[in-house]
Amino acid sequence: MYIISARYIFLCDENFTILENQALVFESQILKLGKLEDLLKKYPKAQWIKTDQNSIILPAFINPHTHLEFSANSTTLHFGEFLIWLKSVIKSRSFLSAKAKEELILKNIKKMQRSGVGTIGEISSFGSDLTSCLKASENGMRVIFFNEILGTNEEQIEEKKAEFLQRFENSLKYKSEFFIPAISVHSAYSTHPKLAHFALDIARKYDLLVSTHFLESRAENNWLRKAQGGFKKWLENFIPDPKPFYTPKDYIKLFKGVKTLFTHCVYLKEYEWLDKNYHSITHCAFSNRLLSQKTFNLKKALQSGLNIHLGTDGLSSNISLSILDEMRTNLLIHQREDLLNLASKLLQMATLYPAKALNLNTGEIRVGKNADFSVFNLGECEKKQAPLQFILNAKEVQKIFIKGRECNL
Ligand code: MCF
Ligand code: FE
Repeated sequence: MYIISARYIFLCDENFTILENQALVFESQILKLGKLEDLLKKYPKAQWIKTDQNSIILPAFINPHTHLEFSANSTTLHFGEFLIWLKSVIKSRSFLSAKAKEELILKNIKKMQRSGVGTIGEISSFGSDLTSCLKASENGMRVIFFNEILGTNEEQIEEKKAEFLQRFENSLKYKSEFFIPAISVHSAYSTHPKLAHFALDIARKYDLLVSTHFLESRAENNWLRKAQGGFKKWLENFIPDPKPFYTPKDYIKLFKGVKTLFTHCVYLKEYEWLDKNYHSITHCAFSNRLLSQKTFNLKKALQSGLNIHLGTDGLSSNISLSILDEMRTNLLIHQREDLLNLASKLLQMATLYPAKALNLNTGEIRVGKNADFSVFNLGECEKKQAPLQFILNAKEVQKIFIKGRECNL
């Protein structure tokens, strides 16, 4: 049993409560919150972990959308327009994934841990990230491992199913509290309905989490809503008179009753099509700037009452996997939001909200939650300013605990 205190504890509850000069007692779960003197008296056997005078304690961040197999990208992929990017991915993905060896992936996971991340949602396209994710999950990183399915060619359906099943079943063997197999249906433009149904039937059968990319770019929007634009022109090179597999509304219907993270949704206005009980939106601001040609309307999305949380996406469309960097990006782009309100909302969008989306008993400092939290040092600052000053200044944790165990950094 341990006791730790801080100048400020960001509970990251619905009201964004900040405790000042208080402490918490924990084992694998959080047991009690209160004044340090009282807790030391009440739990005389608990080990007191000393922290700096201006420390901040907050729940470990959750980054529910990474593509670690693309970790070797820095200057290879082309940005500015989605199809230009997609063509560069198709050209370079095998070369990039071959370069993303276990060592590089583990290095990036460690970097995320140092930036305060305790859980990742990894979109696994090829399965070459499995061993690194397993190793990381043994060292305090919780991993939701989304096995990706995609394919558009009618003649290759059975082949694609078999290849997906092999990766998926392999990942199932390692299921644990820290490694949770899940499914990614890549997108509406890339996944044939037969493959989407096949994967979603499995998700229903095993009660698995699902992730999908949705209405990310101008090109995808024109394609799904009007069967026009760059996708049409490109596909005409391979098929006469190509048509999208789904309308946006029909695509969403596939995920009825399935706990699904819809990533991007930059071009979704009809939030009512999503089901608040099952569906959430992962907002990847930096990635959108590189690929989407439009900014996600955060205000409208939050007003819809849906669960909106943050993700970094992969180094395939970002320069950093730090959720703190992603928060700073969000502070800059959502200019109409009040700065202080936005800061506390962004902290909830990296803790409380993704935990709900992923059915995790984490993401909040509260009695009964798993003790997944980090400790940062921050300069002297006023309580009201603390969330903003934290986002502006925080880079690396002092300590991070997952299920009450301190991680080696
Ligand atoms: O989220 C970004 C942009 N949108 C879609 N896909 C990806 C992203 N980063 C990597 N990807 C992967 C995706 O998982 O790129 C491939 C898929 O394997 C594109 S489809 C050939
Ligand atoms: Fe992605």
